[in-house]
Amino acid sequence: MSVLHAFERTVVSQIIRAGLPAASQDRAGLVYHRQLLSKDAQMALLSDVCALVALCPLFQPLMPRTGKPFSVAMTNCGPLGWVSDKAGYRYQPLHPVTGAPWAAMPPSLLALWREVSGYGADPEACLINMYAADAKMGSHQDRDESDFDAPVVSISLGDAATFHVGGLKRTDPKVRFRLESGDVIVLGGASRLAFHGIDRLHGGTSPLDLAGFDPGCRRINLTLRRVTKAHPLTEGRP
Ligand code: MD6
Ligand code: FE
Repeated sequence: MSVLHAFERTVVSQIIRAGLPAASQDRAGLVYHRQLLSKDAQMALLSDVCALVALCPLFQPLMPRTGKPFSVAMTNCGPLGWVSDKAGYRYQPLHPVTGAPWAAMPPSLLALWREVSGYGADPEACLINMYAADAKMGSHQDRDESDFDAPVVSISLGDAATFHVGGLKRTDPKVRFRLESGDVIVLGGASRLAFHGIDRLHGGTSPLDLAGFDPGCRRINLTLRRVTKAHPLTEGRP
């Protein structure tokens, strides 16, 4: 049996399991925690994100080499932030426009990571992607980290979006599902390096008012990442 076949089965079975109120985490693959965040928790997280953006403004990343702008605007929080420009993709400790360190990761995000990541050290970066109505995210792997043992934890706020996830090759078959505001995905284990992306947004479906964040903003995605290898003796948690 191919790796892809096993991977797809994992994804589909996890999606089915996620129909349960509190999906349990399973490091073997992708775990879809449907509606993990209540409306109150979503609003609290949105206000944390608004405060962060006031300190660390959104910037327009550019594709490596071509310099073509992404359709999403970005910022980060935590000790490291993911940036992309003509020189390439990388993590760095300073905002590419202001030159200031990224703002600290809010306690709400650290708590969420500790609850769902199944990983013994805290995340070092939270990439914040801001989608306008027509924005999308092409199929990609998250592979700029040195530690693939840690999952990537993804939180959606705002309009629903069609998410796709495939296998380890760009051309592998994909499954698609709808990410709603308050949904959390953990991409770990066999699916850590799976290709994934956002096909489109479903306008007018947001339970939250994102206008305070940015007038054109329709969806926010936060991805928590461990970037460097953890040192369990100093960073491990009981
Ligand atoms: C998004 N998500 O939902 C894009 N990456 O807007 C991602 O790129 C992503 O959902 C790694 C793990 C989970 C994700
Ligand atoms: Fe990603």
